[in-house]
Amino acid sequence: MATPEPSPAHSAARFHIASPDEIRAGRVTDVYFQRTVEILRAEGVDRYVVGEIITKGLPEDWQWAVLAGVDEVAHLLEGHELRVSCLPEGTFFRAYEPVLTIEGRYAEFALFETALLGLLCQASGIATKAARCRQAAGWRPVLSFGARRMHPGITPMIERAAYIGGCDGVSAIVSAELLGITASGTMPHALILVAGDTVTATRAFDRVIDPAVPRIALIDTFNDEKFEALRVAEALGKRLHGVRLDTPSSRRGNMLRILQEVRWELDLRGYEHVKLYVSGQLDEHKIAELNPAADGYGVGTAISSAVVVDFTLDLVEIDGVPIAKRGKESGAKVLQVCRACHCRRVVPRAQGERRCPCGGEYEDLEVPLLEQGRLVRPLPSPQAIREYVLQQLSAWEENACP
Ligand code: PCP
Repeated sequence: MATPEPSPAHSAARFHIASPDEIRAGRVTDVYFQRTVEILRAEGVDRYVVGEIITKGLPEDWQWAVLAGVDEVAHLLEGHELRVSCLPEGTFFRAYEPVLTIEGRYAEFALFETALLGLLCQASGIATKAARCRQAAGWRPVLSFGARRMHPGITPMIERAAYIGGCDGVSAIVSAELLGITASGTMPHALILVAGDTVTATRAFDRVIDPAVPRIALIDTFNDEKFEALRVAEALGKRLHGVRLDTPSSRRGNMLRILQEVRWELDLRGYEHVKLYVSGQLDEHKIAELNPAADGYGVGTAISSAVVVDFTLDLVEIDGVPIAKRGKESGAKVLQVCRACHCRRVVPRAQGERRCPCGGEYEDLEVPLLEQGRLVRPLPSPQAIREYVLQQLSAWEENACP
């Protein structure tokens, strides 16, 4: 089998990512949108439309999802003669609940549909998976360790979505800077391999690294985790915050039993303070299994390569007349929630009646984002969005609406 011939046109290697300017210029568009604009311009057809973004079904067994990517959408559409309103970033939503409405001349945003959906589909999938891991882990910290599984060009987006979804920290330096937090991490197998021994590596870590960084030793490189845990505990004593088990799948028989055994041996010798962290092939289901003995988690692939939320953007009004394709309800709509009983409903935007059967008042969940292409108000911080997600996570549990 002949390998590909070198081509002079490819003398310079490059990263295969679109630049922010290319994205904002509408270059990241499916060509049929460009042709549509060409045709409408040539035919002199210029309609004022209302477009709506929903998903017709959530992935896996998800009952809810977390809206993420809103601030990037604002950045994409800023400066265009458009009115955009959407659910605040971090809002929980369900299938058929409108998450964003865009109004204006169709040609003004036609070239941005591809990028607009891409921004919301991927970030919302990641934020939701992070929230599900967060929910499964209860009080135990969940760190985003998945940057290495995806293209580095989008690492900041991935880890921002993981953080607002509920992760307690992120591992990539560039993402932590974007979020205004300190990057999280323990030590890689490479440090122990190069140092030649787990205790040698852990002692070096303790001598060199900022004392503010928790001393968490990786204990699955050379020998059985139980004995390595005792060796590093004896070596660092009270300065050892915890141990990380990233046990290779070939040795990962019953991970819960391994954790319980390590816990027993540590406690037997007075090392109750040493926390047990786990990483490697984790998701919300594995986390629930390990909670009886684990004190925290590093989740990579499951969050960073989370399934996307399959959003669609459909026109629902043209020149003020409700109209939509088959399989789609026409007219501008709004998602409302009753502040008293938390019941939610989707109603025509023009509907005035706001009384809830419980006696409460329905409120619109969507808020204006852009007016004539300008941000209506400053956007919330990632920390504020994360707090909003955590509040909904507990509230949703208690008051899930029928
Ligand atoms: C990986 C690394 C990531 C973990 C596992 C993510 O371990 O520590 O944090 O795993 P996941 O994608 O399955 O959730 P290694 O590949 O052993 O890397 P290192 O030695 O650098 O820790």
